[in-house]
Order: sequence, then C-alpha cells, then structure tokens
Amino acid sequence: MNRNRSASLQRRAESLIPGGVDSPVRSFRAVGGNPPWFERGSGAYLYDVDGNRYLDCIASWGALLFGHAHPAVTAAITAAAARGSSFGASCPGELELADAVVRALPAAAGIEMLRFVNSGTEATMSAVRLARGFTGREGVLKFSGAYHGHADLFLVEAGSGVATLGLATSAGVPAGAVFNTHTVPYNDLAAVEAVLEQQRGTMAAIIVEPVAGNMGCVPPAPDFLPGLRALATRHGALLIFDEVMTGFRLARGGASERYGIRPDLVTLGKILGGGLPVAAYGGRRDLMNLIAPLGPVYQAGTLSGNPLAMAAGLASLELAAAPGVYEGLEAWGLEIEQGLVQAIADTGASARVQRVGSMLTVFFCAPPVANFADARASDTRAFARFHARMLEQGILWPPSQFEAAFFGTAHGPAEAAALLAAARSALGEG
Ligand code: KE4
Repeated sequence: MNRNRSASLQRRAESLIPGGVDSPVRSFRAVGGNPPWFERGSGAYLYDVDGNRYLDCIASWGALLFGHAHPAVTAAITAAAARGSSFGASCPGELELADAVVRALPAAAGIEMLRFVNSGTEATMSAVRLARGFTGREGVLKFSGAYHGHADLFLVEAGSGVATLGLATSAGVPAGAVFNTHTVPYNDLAAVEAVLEQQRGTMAAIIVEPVAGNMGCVPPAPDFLPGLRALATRHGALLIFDEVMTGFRLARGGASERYGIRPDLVTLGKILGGGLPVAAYGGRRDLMNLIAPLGPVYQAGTLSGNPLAMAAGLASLELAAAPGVYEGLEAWGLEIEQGLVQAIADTGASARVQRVGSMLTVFFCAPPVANFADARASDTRAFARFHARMLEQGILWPPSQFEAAFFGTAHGPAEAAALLAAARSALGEG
C-alpha cells in the first residue's frame, strides 16, 4: 500500500506535536511503521489520505458502536451546530441525555444522578474524588494493567498506552499522588482482600474495568465482580465500575447489566458521546449530592454538557435502544471469535482469542490471559508482525497487544469474511 502522504504528514507533525500524535498509542511505536492518516470514515471503513480503504477494528477505541458518520448522528450534530456549539450555560440536551442514561442503566447500575464531563480521565478522577469526599478516606485500589485515564493517581502499573510503551508509571507523577494507590492483579480476590485488611478503614474505593480492555480483553472470573462487590461493602469502600469502554457496548446497561452487579459509582464515555468528547460519572443520589454546587466535592468543566456533544450522545443512545442491537453484536462477535480460533488452529499459530461481546483481543500466547502478568507474557513481536500484515491487507487492527479490537453494527457479513480471510493469511505467515 502506498502511504506516502501519511508518512509526509507524520514527519511534519512530529515537529509540532510530540510523536506526531495527540495520543501515544496512535503512534504505532509498538508495532513499527508509519501510522496511516485518515481523512474520512463511513460505516465500518476508514479512508486514508493516500486513498487507501481500511476495515476499521478500532472504532475510535470503542466510541463508534454504530460506525463512522452514521446518518442519524451526523444529522444530530449538524442540526445542533447550526444553533451554536456551546452556551456555557444549561441546555435541554443535558437533561435529555442524563434522562436517557438513567433509563438505559436502570437498577442494573444504580445510577440515580450523573454529571457530564469531557473525557474518561475526567470521569474517573472525579469519581475517585467523590469516593474520597464521601468516605473521608484516601486509599484507592486499582488493578495492574487497568487504564482509567491519565490522572496522576492512576498512573501506576497502568495498561493501554502506558503498557504499550513499556512505562511502569509516568515521569512527573509525585510520590504523594500515588502513595494511596494500591495495585493488585486483576481477577485476584485474595490480593484485594489482603490490601483491604492491611489498609483497614483507609480505603475509599476499588476502581475496576468490569471487563478489562486495556491489557487486552480479559474477562472477569465468575466470582471476581461479585467478590469485589462483597469486599467493598464489607470494608466500607465504594465500588467504582469504570465503564468508559464497556458502557453501552456489552449491553445497553453495560457490564452492570451483563453481570448483574450494582456498583456504587459508574464512569461512562466513548459510546456515550457517539464520537464527540462526552463522558460522565454517576451513582446513588446520596453520593452525587456531595458534588458542587450542592456539596463540598468540587468538579467543573467549561465544555461539559455542551449542546453539540449532547446531541451526538443522544443520537448514539437512541441507536442503542433499537431492538436486536446487542443480539446482533453478540452473534457477529461469536462468528469472528470462532473464525479466528479456527484460523489459529489451522495455521498452528501460538495465539488465542479472548472476547466479550463486541470487544476482542488476539493474544500471541497459548495459555489463558487472566491478568496483566499473563498478558505481558505474550509475544509482542509476533503481534507486531500480525498487525503489519493485517494493515497491508486493509484491516486496521489496534496497534498494541494491550488493547482490544472493537466492532459495531456497521460490521456485517462482508466485513466478517474479509477480516477472517486477512487474519488467516496474516497468522499463516508465522
Ligand atoms: P479518555 O480520557 O481517553 O477519554 O478515557 C480514559 C479511559 C478511562 N477508562 C477506560 C476503561 C478507558 O479505556 C479509557 C481510555 N481508553 C483508551 C483505549 N484503551 C483510550 C485510547 C487512547 O489513549 O488514545
């Protein structure tokens, strides 16, 4: 594939933007080569500046459940834009989207109130601040390989781009900012209980990706989420489900609905904005009533709840309410999983597939991946070769072993056939 114009743009960008990217994982540093630059998306496809077409398996890192430039989302944004993009004051869209979220996540998630912000990072850092304000405690327990955005307190053994670049943590994070962050292996309830016991009375929250996506796709063991719920309750810590990635993806009610667990706080993002910057944190009324201007926990945002983003989010959630959406995603995901498993068996590749719904990772290792240590045992060079071969065949796969691939309603039979044929070829080249 000719990607000369992408390469030229990348070179120019690197003199103005660190790594030429506005988010590290996009740099392709973990897989090598120059990243394509895109100028248009439509449905399941992206078109780069050299005129190449790619089947998109990143979907804006999970934000686009209904494909690129979905007519309903585009129309909503266009109509809203004509009325102004941001008022710096309340608009009906905030109320409408808040109502849609609460109705989408009924008893499952226990969300009675929420606050809109502009990124998953803002949502998770605000949720932890609220947990600390509510409990009067400072300790936070997270899981190694999980990624909750780039707020200081989370940058300890984080996943996603931090893991992709091989960073244990980040420079510039003062020791005091992570002193109260405790990290244990995902799926390890005994380790969670040990920290809660050792730090008895000081833990404000447990924050968890209910299905891990930022170490690659790692499902929760059957007893993991119920165990976290029980331990958090027993120790007076709040359970925060970080559903920025899984919200509205794994079910309309997210992982809370899929696994039947009610957290104390939930963070949402990605699909919630339909491709525009929208995120939120929410929970029980007695918790959210502590948020300024009602209570002493401060959080604010210039563009929070802006009418343009609210319109995109509303259109996205209306699409999510259509009958059969999640059944279709489950069926397509299963077909891809089964096809990839068969291709791995036929080619003898040392790889495995882990999937929940419409998020999936091909790990280049044989044993099951239950936590970050397992994921890091994968052959990342084999992954890089797989990624490059998929790209040459016009399949845009996430450029990191420690990410998930995402699919949506625009991925149909033709896309399944193309994806599986390309994967079989890429795996077969060893
Ligand atoms: P943002 O601040 O990037 O909007 O959201 C942070 C975040 C929080 N929680 C979870 C579970 C997340 O997955 C994320 C962000 N996801 C990554 C992809 N794995 C963002 C991609 C990127 O960093 O460019």
